[in-house]
Amino acid sequence: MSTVRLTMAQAVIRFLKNQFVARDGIEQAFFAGCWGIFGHGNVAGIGQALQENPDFRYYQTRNEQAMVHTAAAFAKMNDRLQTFACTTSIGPGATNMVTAAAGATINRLPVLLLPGDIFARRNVAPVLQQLELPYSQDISVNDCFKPVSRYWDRINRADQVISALPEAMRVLTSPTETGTATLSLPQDVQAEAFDYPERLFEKRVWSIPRPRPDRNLLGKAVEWIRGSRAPLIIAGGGVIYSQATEALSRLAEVTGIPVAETQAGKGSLRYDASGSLGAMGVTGTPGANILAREADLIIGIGTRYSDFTSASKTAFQNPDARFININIAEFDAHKHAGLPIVADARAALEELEAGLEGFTVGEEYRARVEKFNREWDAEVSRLYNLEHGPPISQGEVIGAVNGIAAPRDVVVCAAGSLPGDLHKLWRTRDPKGYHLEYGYSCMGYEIAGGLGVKMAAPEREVYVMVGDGSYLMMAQEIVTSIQEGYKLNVVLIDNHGFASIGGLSESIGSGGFGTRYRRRDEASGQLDGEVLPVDFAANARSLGAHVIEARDLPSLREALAEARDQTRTTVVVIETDREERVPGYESWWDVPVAEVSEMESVRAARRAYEAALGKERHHL
Ligand SMILES: Cc1ncc(C[n+]2csc(CCOP(=O)(O)OP(=O)(O)O)c2C)c(N)n1
Ligand SMILES: [Mg+2]
Repeated sequence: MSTVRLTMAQAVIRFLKNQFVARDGIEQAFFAGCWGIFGHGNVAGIGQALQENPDFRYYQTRNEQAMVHTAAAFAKMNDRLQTFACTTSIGPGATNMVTAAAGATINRLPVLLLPGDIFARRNVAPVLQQLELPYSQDISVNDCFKPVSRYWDRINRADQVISALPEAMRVLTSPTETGTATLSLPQDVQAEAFDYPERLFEKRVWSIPRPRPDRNLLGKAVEWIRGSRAPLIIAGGGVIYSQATEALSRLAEVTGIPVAETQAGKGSLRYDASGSLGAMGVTGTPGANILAREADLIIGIGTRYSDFTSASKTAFQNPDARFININIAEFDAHKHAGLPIVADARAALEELEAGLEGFTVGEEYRARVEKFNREWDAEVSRLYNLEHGPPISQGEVIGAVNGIAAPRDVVVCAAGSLPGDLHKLWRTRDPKGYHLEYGYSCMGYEIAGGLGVKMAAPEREVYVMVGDGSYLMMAQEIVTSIQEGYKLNVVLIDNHGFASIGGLSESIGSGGFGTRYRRRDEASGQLDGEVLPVDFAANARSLGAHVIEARDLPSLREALAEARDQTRTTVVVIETDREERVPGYESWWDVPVAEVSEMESVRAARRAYEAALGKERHHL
């Protein structure tokens, strides 16, 4: 076998360059390059290898956590068919990635992490940034990646990558296994040479399958659907990743089975499709939640059934309710004791459509769904046009952004009160038009993630909606967006702190404790002094963004139009009234309240909590 002498790091990059995926006959490179920050743990290894391979582009980030968000967002926008590798030094550079690694794994998005690691050779230990443990030399901070990775390995000899790299690829490209893959690369081994077999670097195409459902189980599903009076589809992220949205729209239209959407599944149906009930669960619409409560059959497609979807297991109250779960992952297909249709969503929907020929829900049910859809649209219009303040309401800001966004533009968000409000209010007109990271709901994802979305779809305008709290946690990727020439429209909502958790705190009797951005007051000793004087406009400007400050709805609309016409990242700052909230509709979320307290407000909240707990169900 012919060989080529390379350093381990050079072998890794050469291998990654030659990995492709194919689905439905369309082939593409799996990696779009490598993000990173160099330190002593990777500069002479992966850093040198990247320099030698300019066709595998190196991207510089400001923060290692951010680059993993960017990579995950890029993968999400690409329906998991393309992603980035991420390289770091050892120690803090590596562990900075742990948070976003968990986010990618939870959201089932492929990202390859290449953290540097301590010397395999050991003789110079402890090296700078090494974690020393008295009971083992076989542990480094990179072991923190084990629970948040779907594949984890440490390369202690240069030849180990020959078996590790294909395993990492298997996991990354598997629709059921995918998430973070971590290859810890000891700093000394990265630079060591080995005679690698040439075959390792030949072009390799990983086929993304569309497994078809088991015939017997599908037959049973058809039977269950034909026998149901009030079926409901819950569309999750799997519908979108499988590119099954057209198949779903067709099935919904022909059969009249209504569709409610999770955060990851929003956009499965256009907001104005007659069978669309909009958002499902805690942050859902009245139509979705009332019909879920009554449904005798729930057809979950590509959903993990998070507590936000199941309303902490209170959403489905019909004692006869059964579940059919169409999911590529057996793990999810078995949830709620459902009939497990382990299959690709699009393949299963096509077969279901054929099996359901002639079936339609009753006229009355169909009319009810359409009525819910119309009524909800009127409610959205009301919240878009409240004429509150100034400061205006967050619902009005969402309305203004939705109004300026073209159908194929993308809204990006992750944490705070915005995800719930967007889930309810955003009028989605394209399957990729709504990008929420709500598996991990990680503050700081927004701008970094928006960058990944823009890199995946430069032809679309990207609207990053971010709260002041999230912005202060991680805004620095504005710099990267300018460095790389990817323009973002950032809408920064300043409500002086954590409106979401503030509201939650009030609901559990704690009155918003610790959630406002205020100075410490000398007299009270509490954080209830003056509002903190953060100048967000100056902050964003200092990072290189074009900045516009809006005061009210007309100036916000003007600012958004100006932002759209800019060529560099533009930040629109708008103050909102934190207390003018979009209400909840027909749902509940389990956040346990203190069982004993000296505060009457907490005791009252606990009584209400205990009453609500009774609605939680086991689906067995
Ligand atoms: C990294 C991280 N830390 C803490 C939380 C808990 N958390 C959820 S929302 C939120 C407040 C977000 O504040 P802001 O971005 O201003 O949005 P707002 O709540 O005001 O809408 C916090 C602290 C989180 N989701 N992520
Ligand atoms: Mg806020």
